[in-house]
Amino acid sequence: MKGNQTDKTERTVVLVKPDGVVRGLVGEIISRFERRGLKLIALKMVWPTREHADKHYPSQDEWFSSVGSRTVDFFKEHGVAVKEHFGTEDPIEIGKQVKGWLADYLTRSPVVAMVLEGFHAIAVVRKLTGSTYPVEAAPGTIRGDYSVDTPAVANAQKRVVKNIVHASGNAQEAAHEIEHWFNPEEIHDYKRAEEEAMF
Ligand code: IDP
Ligand code: MG
Repeated sequence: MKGNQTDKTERTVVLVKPDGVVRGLVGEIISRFERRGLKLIALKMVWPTREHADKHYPSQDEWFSSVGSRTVDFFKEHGVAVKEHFGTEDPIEIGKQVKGWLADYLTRSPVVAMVLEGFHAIAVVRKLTGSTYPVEAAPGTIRGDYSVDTPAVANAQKRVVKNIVHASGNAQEAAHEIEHWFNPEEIHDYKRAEEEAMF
């Protein structure tokens, strides 16, 4: 019994990060995706090695810069001197520091990795996940319902913003992350009972 795939069907990766796992939010998070109609097609718990955690995120300047620029903008908006926290105002250098913290963080406890499939799944999952900084995330999103963490505190403590879940940011990240976390035989194709009723 195989699923009903179209050219709008996408696959995307979600990780329940260490804070989500140790807070007992795994079931709650999966159920939010399931009830929206996204199909869980792969699932496992992994305690990542440092190398595995490091290779999850891109190493291109473009990614460092997008992470660092958001941080700089947030600090400017809140009137905090970014240089005091990072020793630099260069978004790429800031992005690199954050990436180092991410590798520390993702190796601290197990994470739960999953692949979700559905129409426009990458964007839909990002919406359910919410903005990167929980303090700015809309109520009703995972990050907006379960946290108020903020870079203003995280950066002073030289740690990541704890935002409960990771979700692939675009098709390129999704393709890399699916391959990074799962072997092909760990990804399953089946039909959900309500597919005919919903679509
Ligand atoms: P995303 O998780 O919403 O896609 P990215 O820009 O890909 O956000 O950043 C990856 C992760 O890096 C975030 O989820 C967050 O945990 C962490 N992070 C981003 N910016 C900062 C920061 O300024 N300080 C600390 N951690 C940060
Ligand atoms: Mg991202």
